Amino acid sequence: MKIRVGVILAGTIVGTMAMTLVACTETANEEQTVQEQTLVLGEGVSDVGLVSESSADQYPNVVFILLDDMGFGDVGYNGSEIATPVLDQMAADGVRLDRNYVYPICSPTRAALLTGQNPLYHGVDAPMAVDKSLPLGLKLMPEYFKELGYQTFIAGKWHLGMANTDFWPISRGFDSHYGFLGGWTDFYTHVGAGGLDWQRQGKSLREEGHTTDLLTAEALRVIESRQEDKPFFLYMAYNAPHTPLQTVPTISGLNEAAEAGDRYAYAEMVTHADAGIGAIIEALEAEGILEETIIVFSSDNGGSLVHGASNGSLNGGKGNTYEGGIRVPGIVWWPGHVEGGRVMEQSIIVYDWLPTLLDAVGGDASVVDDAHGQSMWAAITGNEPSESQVMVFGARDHRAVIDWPWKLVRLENGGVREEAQLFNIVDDPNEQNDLATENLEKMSELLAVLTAMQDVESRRAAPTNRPGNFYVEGEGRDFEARLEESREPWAEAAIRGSQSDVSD
Ligand SMILES: [Ca+2]
Repeated sequence: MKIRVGVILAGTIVGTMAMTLVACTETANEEQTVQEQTLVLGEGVSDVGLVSESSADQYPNVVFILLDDMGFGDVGYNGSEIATPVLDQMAADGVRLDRNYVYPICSPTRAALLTGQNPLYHGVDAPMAVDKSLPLGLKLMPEYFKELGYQTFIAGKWHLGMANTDFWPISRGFDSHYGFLGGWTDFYTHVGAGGLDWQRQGKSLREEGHTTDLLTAEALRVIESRQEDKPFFLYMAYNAPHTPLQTVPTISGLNEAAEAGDRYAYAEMVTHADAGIGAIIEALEAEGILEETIIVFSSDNGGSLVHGASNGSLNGGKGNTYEGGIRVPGIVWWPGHVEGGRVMEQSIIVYDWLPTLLDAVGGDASVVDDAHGQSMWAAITGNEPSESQVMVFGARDHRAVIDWPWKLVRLENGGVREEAQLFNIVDDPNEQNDLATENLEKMSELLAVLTAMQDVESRRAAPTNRPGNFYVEGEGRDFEARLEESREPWAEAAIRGSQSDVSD
């Protein structure tokens, strides 16, 4: 079987330009070969600034691509040794979000994305417990899109509640869900937290294949089988390059500069996902709707330094509120509509996306319930700056407040609260100079922001339920390890017990 990986990109490029993209060829006997393809960029795409006739009478499609645990230093355009040719080209031709802020861990970021609200107000401050969810009364992003007539699809990871069917994406505004409900899964067995966690429309599936490939195939399926007289919203929630670090089906041959071991395994997972994104773009082009589709790319939290990721020169990583935990790669790409080749240096935070995307498609950003975010579309399109707002971050007992350019960081270690630190993250983006004692006024002002936030009961998972616990630390890791299945599939267990008293 041959998997063709390609991409046709446009943006600031007018006319025709050739780009060489390396594509992987998978053979039936798993022989690994690499083949180079020359693709054409910009062909058939109108000049920047022109709005095509067809998009004028229908809202544009939205594809939101979220990678899992990808660090600031894990994309080529940020200087990584990891090969990300598709993302690099998107960054070159789209708007690169240099200050793209998220929460330090999976569930809070996903909650913020879908609600437009700070997840700490809902007790979503860590990986979501299986028997908890987002409060059921909250209106989520797909519901807003449905009100505008959109079809709504999710492929991939949910991580916002699994033990009750009311928590599931198909109960919360998505027309379809293919993927898994928990925080991680084995890329081949699709077993997570001891049970099969792989479903279509809430029914468990036993399927061969690597999760990234299956999710890419689902994206192509919904794009090709969509109802053409309606726009669609696709939330593409890849779980790569989250643990477990497992060998991808076909080695790209592009990551020989990566250090052997964890970093190499991780790099291949990133490059594999990058190729999947290329396939999605190619499918949009083949359907003739590339110009009618806004594509956003982001990671959900900073890279985990003990699992092969890199946050470049940024301090910290996944799980804490230093910049390495919350500042991640991001791109907005809308060929023919948004002038590309730019870097947006203004900050955007993940709960801005709901109002931003409603604004972007021509809807009303102000309809978001109790929004903490704001539309950043004017800043993204380069028309005008948006006013910076105070942002509060957190995961478990770590907190941060950003009031541009100041940032307060307060961590806890072993239940002991450390002295808060203060950084000027414009002058000192790597947080090397603690200015707490030099600016007591700003310190007390930002500490007061934290104090003003009411304590909310956490919906976090017990420590034994955190992702990565099965992962063997130290030398001699087996990247081919497969997770054993020791309990019944999660979906059927939830269906059977969905009338039980499970807290939302
Ligand atoms: Ca994550």
